[in-house]
Amino acid sequence: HFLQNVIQHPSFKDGKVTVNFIQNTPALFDIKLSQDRTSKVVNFLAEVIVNGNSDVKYIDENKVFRNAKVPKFNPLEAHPKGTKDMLTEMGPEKFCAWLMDEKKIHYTDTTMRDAHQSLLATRMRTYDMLRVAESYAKNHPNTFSMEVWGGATFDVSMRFLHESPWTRLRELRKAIPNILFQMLLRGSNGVGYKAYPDNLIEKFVEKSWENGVDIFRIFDSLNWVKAMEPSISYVRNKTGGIAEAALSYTGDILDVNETKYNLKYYTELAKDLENAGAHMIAIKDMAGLLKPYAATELISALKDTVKLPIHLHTHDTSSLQTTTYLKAIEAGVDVVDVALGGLSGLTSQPNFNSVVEMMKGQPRANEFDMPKLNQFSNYWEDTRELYYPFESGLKSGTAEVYEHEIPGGQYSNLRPQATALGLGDRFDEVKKMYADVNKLFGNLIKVTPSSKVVGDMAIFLVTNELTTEDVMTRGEEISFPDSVISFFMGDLGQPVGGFPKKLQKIILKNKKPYTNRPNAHLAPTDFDKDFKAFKKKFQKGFTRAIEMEDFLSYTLYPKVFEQAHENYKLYGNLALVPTKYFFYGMKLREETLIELEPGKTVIIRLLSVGIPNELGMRTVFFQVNGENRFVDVLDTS
Ligand code: 3PY
Ligand code: ZN
Repeated sequence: HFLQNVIQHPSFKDGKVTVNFIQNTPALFDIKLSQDRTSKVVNFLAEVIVNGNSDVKYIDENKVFRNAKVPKFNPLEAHPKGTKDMLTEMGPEKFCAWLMDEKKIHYTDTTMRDAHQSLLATRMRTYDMLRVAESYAKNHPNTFSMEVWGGATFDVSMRFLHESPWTRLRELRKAIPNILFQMLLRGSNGVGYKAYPDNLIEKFVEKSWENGVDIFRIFDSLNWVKAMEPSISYVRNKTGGIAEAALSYTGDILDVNETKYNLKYYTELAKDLENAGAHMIAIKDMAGLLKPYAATELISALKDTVKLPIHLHTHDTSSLQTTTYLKAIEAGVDVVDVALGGLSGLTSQPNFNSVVEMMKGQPRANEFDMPKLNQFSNYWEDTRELYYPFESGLKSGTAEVYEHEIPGGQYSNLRPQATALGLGDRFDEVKKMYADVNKLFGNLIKVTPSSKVVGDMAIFLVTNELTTEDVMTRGEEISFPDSVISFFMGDLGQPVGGFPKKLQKIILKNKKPYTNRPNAHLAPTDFDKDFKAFKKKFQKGFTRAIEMEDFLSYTLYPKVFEQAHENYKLYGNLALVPTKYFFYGMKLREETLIELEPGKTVIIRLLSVGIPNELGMRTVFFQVNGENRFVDVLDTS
């Protein structure tokens, strides 16, 4: 093992060994740790080979995966200067003033967050991101920002991918030190689905910044400014980053019958957010409802109202949204959100590559090396194949989105949620019911977590063969989903125009709702006491010191964290396993190379899988770095 450590060390491989190599490289003697790590990863592979990955609900045995090629870059060259360097030099105010003066249109690449959240149920693994991260940073340093964190990625990475979201952020930051990183923060709901104590959100913002986030896109699922104010101030006071406050776009400002979410509503909201201290304003068009001519109106009006850069986010569910971008760019929007071709379109963002082409030669063009940008699109197109079980199934753009208004990020989750409840063939009814529930609830802003409440209610009604009329006429007999009751209590805040009073009574029965900030009801997190208790409970399973970041993950998602931690104790860091083997296990005679840590690589080859013995155990034989090994696994099928 010692010799293997020597042979596999990067300095040895690169021929850069000096006489003191052995004395100066204590890791070479770290035999027990690497043996332990190797055993854990082999145990995981054996488990998936025998029982499959429980997150993968069906396997296409004939599927052939392509090798996704990483576009060329020079690993020895320094990273070119980018927007992150500019923010460090200028600070947020000057940086935003620079952005407003820029004639060029700028691009945020959402590939590593919203794109896969909206197309692949958030399942993109750190492994596939890291493969291209450095190459992207070196090839396209003129990207304005990369959305890489927050939203649903925080819990999904722990829950289904057995990863630490913090490690993802740190590793990406190391590979991409030059381009601004962006996260999506659900205001007082953090990266969760409910309200959290203010001091917890404050600590979360601070730690997110320390680990690499620069732009905090802050929204509230009901557009309630009161709920966004604290997060805006935490970003301003606790970080050197940018507080980008979002107005979540709903309805249609061009509809003459629209009395609630009209142009005046949005401009007043933007002004309130500017007054609350926002450095930038985002239009968060989470369902892709902002039509091209409406974009002209909205962007022009916002430009006249606030003195801040405007950042436009949309989802291309209708297939119209590139046109919306064209109109927005003409009207003076500063930055638009796009996703690399292979992960763009439909419920994801418009196609980065095509939008850059659209602008070529135009006064606001921002030049990119197109053949190179297209190589990144191809990388994601090939990589995406590995995630086929998580595809949402939407094959073409749909104008139905203007009726149901389901956010892109929810769409790819709602169908599997419906299917799991036996409503696979009734998804049309679920979408229709989603619209009906929205009307019943008084026409809400629908974005996480308010969108989840509407989705839960829609599924509940369809499952129980109920209509929205039934709710109004015989609601007293119905026990509503917990999320719906909690919403009408005020746990997610106050909707525009308040709750429909009669319905609220029906749903809450005898409970009394409240109207102040839900966070005001929560006891602050006791960082000293609770962190100590956390350390005591979990330190044993860690091979490193426990950090505040681990505690934050636990406090936001206790059960999910505990499960992920158990998994970590059993199998180690699974983010290192190539995606194909992580989801599908290995086929006979297949070989994989896993880098357990820099310079420590194991080569694992599957030799055979035995038949179950009388206890149902199967023996899986591997060759690991040339040595035979076997693992016994209980076949649970
Ligand atoms: C999230 O909160 O995860 C979203 O993407 C909302 O659009
Ligand atoms: Zn989005």
